[in-house]
Amino acid sequence: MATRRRVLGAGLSVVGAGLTGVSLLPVLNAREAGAVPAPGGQAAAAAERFAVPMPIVPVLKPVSTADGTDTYEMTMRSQTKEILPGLRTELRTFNGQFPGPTIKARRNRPVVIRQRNELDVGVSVHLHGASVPPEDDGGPMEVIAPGAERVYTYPNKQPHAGLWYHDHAHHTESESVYRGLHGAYLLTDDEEEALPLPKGEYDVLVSIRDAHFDTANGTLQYQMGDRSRTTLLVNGAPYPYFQVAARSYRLRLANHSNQRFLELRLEDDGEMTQIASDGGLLPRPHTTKAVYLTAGERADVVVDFSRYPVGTKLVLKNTGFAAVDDVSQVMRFDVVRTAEDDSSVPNVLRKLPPLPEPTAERTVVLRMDEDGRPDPKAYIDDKVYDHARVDAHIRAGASEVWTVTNANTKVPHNFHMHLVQFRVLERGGAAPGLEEAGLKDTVRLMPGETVKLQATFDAYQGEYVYHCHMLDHSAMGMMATMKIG
Ligand SMILES: [Cu+2]
Repeated sequence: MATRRRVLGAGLSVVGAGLTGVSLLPVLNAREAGAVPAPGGQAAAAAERFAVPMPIVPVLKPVSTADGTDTYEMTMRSQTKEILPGLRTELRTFNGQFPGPTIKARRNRPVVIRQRNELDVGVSVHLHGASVPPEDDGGPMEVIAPGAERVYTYPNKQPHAGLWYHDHAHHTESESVYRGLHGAYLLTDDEEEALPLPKGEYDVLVSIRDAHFDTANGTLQYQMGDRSRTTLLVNGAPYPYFQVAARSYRLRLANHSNQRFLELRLEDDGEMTQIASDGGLLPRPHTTKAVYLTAGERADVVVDFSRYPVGTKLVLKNTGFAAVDDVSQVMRFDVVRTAEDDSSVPNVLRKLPPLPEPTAERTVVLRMDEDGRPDPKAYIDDKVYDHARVDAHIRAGASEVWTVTNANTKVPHNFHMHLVQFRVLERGGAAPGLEEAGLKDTVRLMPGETVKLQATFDAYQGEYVYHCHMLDHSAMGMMATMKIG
């Protein structure tokens, strides 16, 4: 584990390095400009640590539940909010909320969302991790123009999963997601609900992402490959505290950053029980001191705060980015009261269907210019994304093994496929850890790393994309099209 951590840390320290030539100067300037001192006497970027409560992201109410369908209406619009104390930040939002409202869905109960675009940029709303027909997938070219609207229908035929929705309009998704167009979509089913896991107020979304503020006026700074996104936001608030009872919580950790890789640990190195990954519950719980989340990945953990006396304050740390001080802490759990707890984590969480016999094999190579040139491009199989080209023809019903390699020596990537939840067969030639033993839609690929995965294409036919989910990279071209059927 120590070896793996070192490798991860080493790779992460170069995220964005040499890509645009962005220096660390903005951070230094921010510190000089009268930042609030952080614990340990060092200057923080702008936001005081643990000064604001963690917001609980509201769940959106449907406008109709008739005919077995939940119908929602959302408006994408510009909204200013106070994120840093005393400053207003302009955001691109769903319904004026940041992050976007949470949608709660049930398996086999369709959700219909009318999305109206009142922003001045085109938006395509993609439901990340979902099995949906191609016309409802929110692909990069399926853009809702400013002033227009579009209805998305989500059949929800797949098993439970912690999904999320975000903009996917090609070339602008990176900036628009960064400026706020992301929200959670939690799909449940009878199998998940039957388990005695923490529920209700003890089942909490923790949406983590980074940001780069102009600390003079609160403006969100956006630049591709920016290494100065050094303010961490949780559910939209900088370095918040969360008052918890001394009992078990299910924390739905989601990395909604554009690029940042996170390695999350409790301050006391206490154990967390990971119970779910991108595509829902793991087959069995995974006890761990660290949770790795690349941009777009999710992991649910159960943390039992009853092992801490009331009055304990426990920081959630990020050890995934070269311990730069601004991003080494995420939030703080304050244990403030006792509470009943009849929840538990069963030894078996779900039974995954056996993997079918593979019908085809394929290789995918991710690479980007990492030599410091001014306008770097990013490639899949040496090609920049072209929406008019089909890169992979897949037979309907096929179950394919994809061997995906990061051919870069410095830059990490990850790999996300639309439409499917896949299984990780191998990482670096070895069986994956328990944390990757469930269903996944996004996997980490450190420099030089190879991951073998298996995906089955039996749900819908048509064109979908696969890409690096470091959104700056997909915007630079690291995306390709698969056609099923
Ligand atoms: Cu990448």
